[in-house]
Amino acid sequence: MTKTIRLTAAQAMVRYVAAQMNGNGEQFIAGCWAIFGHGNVAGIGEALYHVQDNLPTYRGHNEQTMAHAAIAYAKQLGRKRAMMVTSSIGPGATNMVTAAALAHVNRLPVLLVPGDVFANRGPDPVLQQIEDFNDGTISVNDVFKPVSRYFDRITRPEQLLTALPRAFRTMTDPADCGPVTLAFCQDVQAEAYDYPESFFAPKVWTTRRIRPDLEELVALAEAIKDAQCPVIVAGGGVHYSGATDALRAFADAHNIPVTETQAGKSALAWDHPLNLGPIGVTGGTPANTVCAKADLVLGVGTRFQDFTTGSWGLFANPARRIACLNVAAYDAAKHDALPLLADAKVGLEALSEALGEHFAKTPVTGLKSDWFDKVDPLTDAPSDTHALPTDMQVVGAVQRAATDATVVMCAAGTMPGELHKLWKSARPMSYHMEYGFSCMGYEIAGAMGIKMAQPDRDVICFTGDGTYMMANAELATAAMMGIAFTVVVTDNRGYGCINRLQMATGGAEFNNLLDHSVHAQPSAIDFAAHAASMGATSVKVSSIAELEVALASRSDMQGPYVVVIDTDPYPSTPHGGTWWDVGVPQVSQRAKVIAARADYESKKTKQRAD
Ligand SMILES: Cc1ncc(C[n+]2csc(CCOP(=O)(O)OP(=O)(O)O)c2C)c(N)n1
Ligand SMILES: [Mg+2]
Repeated sequence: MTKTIRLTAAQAMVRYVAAQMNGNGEQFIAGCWAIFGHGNVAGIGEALYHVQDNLPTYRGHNEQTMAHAAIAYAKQLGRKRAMMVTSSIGPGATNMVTAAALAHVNRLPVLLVPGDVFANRGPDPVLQQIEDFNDGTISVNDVFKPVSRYFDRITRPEQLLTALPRAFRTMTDPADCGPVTLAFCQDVQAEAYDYPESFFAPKVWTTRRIRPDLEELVALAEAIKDAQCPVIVAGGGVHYSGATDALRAFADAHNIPVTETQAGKSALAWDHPLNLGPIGVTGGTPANTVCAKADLVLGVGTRFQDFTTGSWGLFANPARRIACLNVAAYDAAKHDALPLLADAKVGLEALSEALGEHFAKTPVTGLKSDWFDKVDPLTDAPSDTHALPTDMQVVGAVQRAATDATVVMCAAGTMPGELHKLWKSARPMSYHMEYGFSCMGYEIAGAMGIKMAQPDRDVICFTGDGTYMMANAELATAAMMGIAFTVVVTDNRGYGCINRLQMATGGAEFNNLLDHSVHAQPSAIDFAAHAASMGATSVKVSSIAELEVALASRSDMQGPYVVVIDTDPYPSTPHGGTWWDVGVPQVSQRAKVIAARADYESKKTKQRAD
């Protein structure tokens, strides 16, 4: 007879979660972020209390940012480990929806467990229950469905026997990887059931490496051999597959240059001769010049999002082919690509073997030195110390302070573009950019998650003033937990990058910078004082030289260290970059909009459907 153990559904869930291992023998779910409410405190809360040795619980200040920390943790560890996040029902749950979407876009694992309404409907409507007049099965958690890779609602304790294995299958599957939401009815959390003991036996989820189909492999190898000017677009999948060495070997063996997306950056060292650097809208001239004339564009582990493809205007060679080596069939087939459905590492290795001695004759000389001649001076410390520093100069100061242990991270605002163009990544995973959802508010919590993932790394987070204002509360969590990372706040008094985009699309400066927004008195936020009030060490610096001094003491810090600097909202790196499709009004009373529209229409003709 099957041996059983009587547990509540919540106890069973945490016991199962703690027993799931990755291929390296580590617990896949490293811990659980939790904010309790009536929807989870009695059930999941009680269960978590008993497993703290195996599955520690961390208390954050906002469900969204707790989930950001969890997601950054998983991203930094190349999806090999993840975290669980639990919330109450209603607002606690919906606070996690943005984070779920972020994980969904970026294909990152996270186990979201929002509480849900009573399955038995006894107390209906429970506090925070929305009531659908026409559908008795709806709760707010249905909004997780489009942003979860796997969604389930646990309405009976024994459903966990199927739901949990599916959840872990999803999070550990390289192709399907993404957020899992298990909406957990609050009465069910507390109900007992006789679970088979075998259900809780440690289970190992190894990372499946999908090997290429022979026919696809031969077709792609032929296409590469035929190409006069092939180029590789390295995306985040290169990191998640652990394919950085394979990529370097492939590029070297066949003399094919590599460009890097935001998620792919740091796949190759910045100074590797075949690394042409950043591609696309936030890219540099070396990559974009070669991409414009490439006759074969081989994406490796990339989603080909618009910032990479210049809204499909970048790959301009009329005879060019798109090819895509990707573990997800969805991506491999994008834009009529020649597909190679495979894991990046084994795919590149197999492709290399199929190419044999093939050595492309790619003319890539001088492009990189020209580029650095242009952009390096932008990052130098300014000689005019009275002018407001630029964001480029801030990047330069942080770069000069960076060590081999540094991981720079960011998600939204001016800095992702500046960092993509200017930051020099020497080693894989030293550049952590959330640019799939580019979610303001990922930064501070994400930096905390990265540091939890890799306590030995020197984590430096870039955030604008706008992003800081949107989500900063986890600074207090990091202070309380003694998690040390550096936050560089560039205060340009508003949404600088969107203000520039507004101007570039012919718009009047309006509602972006604080001065251009409705106000009774000028806004004057003391970011350093704010950060200090939450337990961070903080300092306001007034020059690049002072910033360098402040950065030099970051290794002494026991918790978050916030360095604030005012920057000029207008300048950004003028070089590199390619067109980005942002709809400009077709009619307007503003002459500048009409001119921008004319420019837009001419650029739009370069956008390719093929
Ligand atoms: C949650 C969210 N809301 C809105 C946006 C659109 N957005 C992108 S950047 C930005 C402004 C960022 O301002 P700040 O952090 O101060 O950076 P800056 O560009 O000024 O350097 C906005 C509103 C976004 N990416 N995420
Ligand atoms: Mg700003």
